Amino acid sequence: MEISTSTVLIVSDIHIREKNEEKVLHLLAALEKVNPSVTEALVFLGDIFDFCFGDSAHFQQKFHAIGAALARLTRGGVRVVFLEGNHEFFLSYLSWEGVTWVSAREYILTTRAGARIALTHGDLLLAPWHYRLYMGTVRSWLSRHVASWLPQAKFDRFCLDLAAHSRKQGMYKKVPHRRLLEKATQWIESTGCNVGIMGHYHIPYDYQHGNTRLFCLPAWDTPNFLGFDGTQWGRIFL
Ligand SMILES: [Mn+2]
Repeated sequence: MEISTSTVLIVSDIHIREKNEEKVLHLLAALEKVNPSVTEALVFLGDIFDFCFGDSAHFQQKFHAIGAALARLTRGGVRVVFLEGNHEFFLSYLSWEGVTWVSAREYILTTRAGARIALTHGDLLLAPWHYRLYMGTVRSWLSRHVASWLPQAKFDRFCLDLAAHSRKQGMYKKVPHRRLLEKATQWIESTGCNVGIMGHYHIPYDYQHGNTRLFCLPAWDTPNFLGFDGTQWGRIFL
């Protein structure tokens, strides 16, 4: 599987912290290889940024190069879909040309050939009620206005530190695999799709259960995409 021959490309959990870090260069190089006459859809599955608050000139400028690279693709007819992860807020305010922003918990992608693919970031599959309440509050209209009053560079630094801290606490390390795979399978079945794809847990699952197949994307310790060529799925390592 290669970038240039994939009809669907999916990428997740890059966790970009700085605008010119190596992972950004890898991403921009990968976007260069996408051929709009071959690739129908490119999906960002969330937590592409380690922190981003879209309704702010600071973040709009910081990540401008990625939006500009995507404009070449959307102008060429590629459907670019961006699902928000739990590190990302109000991304539609980035106003990247032609991008479909999804803040709902799931999105069903239908290819021209009729394949239906269920997509979710994944953090809500195992979420307790207080996590849902917290995320709902953070995303509320009020916090958008409060956040836009803060000095943005300091706000950015604070939230990046918070993200690094929660990683150190091992929030991705204690995953109850069996329960997660069960929940994910139920989720795929509830969508009526045969294939479901998620990120968030940073674990490269490829799990078949009955008629459903679940993929999970690893984080970008090794830069990677998941590709579909119309027949088969495969991992692409850059
Ligand atoms: Mn996540």
